[in-house]
Parts: sequence; structure tokens; C-alpha cells
Amino acid sequence: MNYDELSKEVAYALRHSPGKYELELDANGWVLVDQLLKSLRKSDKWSHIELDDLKKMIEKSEKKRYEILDDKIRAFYGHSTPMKIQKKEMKPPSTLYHGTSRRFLESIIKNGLVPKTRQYVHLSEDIHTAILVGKRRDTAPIVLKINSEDAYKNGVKFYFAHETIWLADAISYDFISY
Ligand code: HQG
Repeated sequence: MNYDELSKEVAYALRHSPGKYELELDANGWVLVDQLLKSLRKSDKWSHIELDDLKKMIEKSEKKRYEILDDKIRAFYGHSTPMKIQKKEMKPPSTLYHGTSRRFLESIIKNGLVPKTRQYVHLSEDIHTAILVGKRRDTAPIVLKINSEDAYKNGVKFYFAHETIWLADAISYDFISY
């Protein structure tokens, strides 16, 4: 089984278009694993998929994108569905990082970091992750340093996603440097 491919399809179902899979995310993004499996099995590619395959997909991935708890599964971050997934608001580490393309810099300086098509701005605790995120769109990405301590003190809300990934609402460039 191609777990990368499976992960991409699951991302589509759990982050972006649950309706297309006849799924409805609850307020925290959970769906029943059985419903996801049933829906995936409708396509020839995943017609024999089992819970174990989802578990292996999570295990084998370098990034922890999904979580299975009891009979439910959810994506930790990345959502673009119209109904905002509720995340746990938390005090962030004093510094966070965001990797992005050189071509976005001018607009970010002017408008700050905004969630674009997703529900939240995505940030990481370490520079290495930020570089990897930025490299998805630019061979020589820039890494922005977020003064999250000041942003938090000034009312910007931060949410913990998982491991090194943090989420936030829009962040003004006053709290950003690079
Ligand atoms: C940019 C992947 C212009 C922002 C990754 C980013 C991450 C602006 C892009 C996760 C802007 C949005 C999220 C502004 C922000 N003007 N551009 N004012 N404000 N941007 O994909 O953070 O592998 O929605 O810099 O690894 O790149 O799928 O967000 O470049 O963890 O698990 O607008 O998705 O995770 O792009 O990536 P995205 P992201 P997975």
C-alpha cells in the first residue's frame, strides 16, 4: 500500500472536503474511523482498506498529521473547511518560526501572516521544520521569526496543534522579523 498517497487522500477528506466523503467533522475535527473506511472503500484504489492501514500510515509518516483515539480519527492541523475547528488555546513558546516563499515576503510585510485558505496560520517551534514547510513552494525559502511572546501579550491567540506545530490567528508584521 502507498501510504503517502493514502495520507494525501485522508488529508483531503479530513482537512478540506469531508462532504465529498459523506463525512461530517465534529467541533474538534473528529470523524468515526468506520465511516472514513467505508467511504474510502468506495474507490477501487482503497477497496480493501482496513483500520491497520490507517494506523500504519500514521506510524510510517515523518509528520504526525493524524490521531486515532478509540473509534475516531482526526487531522491535527491544516483544515480549510468553512466551519472552524476548535483548537486548544495556549500560551506559545516565546519564539516560533514560519517558512515561506520569497515571493510572499512583500505582501507579508504589508499585511502580516494570514491563514489564506486554511483556518489558522501554521507555525513551528524549530527552524528546521519551518525550512521544510517553506521548501514545498520555494527552493530557497525564507524563515520568519515570530515574537510570539509579544504577540500573545498583545492579544494574538495561539493554539497547540501537535508536537512542534502551533496554530495562530492572523499575526501583524510588528511581531515578525527575518
Ligand atoms: C503565505 C503542511 C502572502 C504563507 C505544511 C504560506 C504546514 C501569505 C501560504 C501546513 C500571507 C499559505 C501549513 C500574506 C501568509 N501574503 N502570502 N499576507 N500570509 N502567506 O499551505 O504554512 O505536509 O496554507 O507564508 O508542512 O505553508 O500538509 O500554509 O506560504 O505544516 O501536513 O500563504 O501544511 O503540512 O500556505 O503550511 P499554506 P503553510 P502537511
